[in-house]
Amino acid sequence: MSDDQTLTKPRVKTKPKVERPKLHKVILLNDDFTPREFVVMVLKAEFHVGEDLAHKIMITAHRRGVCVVAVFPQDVAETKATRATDAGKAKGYPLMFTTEPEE
Ligand code: TYC
Repeated sequence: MSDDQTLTKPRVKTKPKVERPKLHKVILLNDDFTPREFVVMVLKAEFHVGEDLAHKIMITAHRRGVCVVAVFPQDVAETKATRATDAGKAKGYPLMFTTEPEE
């Protein structure tokens, strides 16, 4: 290779095209019927939070209408939201968890 070619060779840096997948929030919705203790129990069982944090999440949803429980990759968030919602359904409660992508 001549010096000439060496000097004029374009140096193209390729930008990686992969983007980190967005995390999804699991959101707990308030309702008027599900007992508080049941909400706390489901939060502990499905999201592996302790009693104090579970109570804090429950009371925040109770007072404000909604509370973000945690963030996960989309498939994990959707599975957990479904399982937690189904736990309420199995007892005849309208307990509801939804998911949405993080900003
Ligand atoms: N509001 C319910 C009650 O007073 C308790 C509750 C809290 C239900 C949070 C759902 O996401 C919830 N029994």
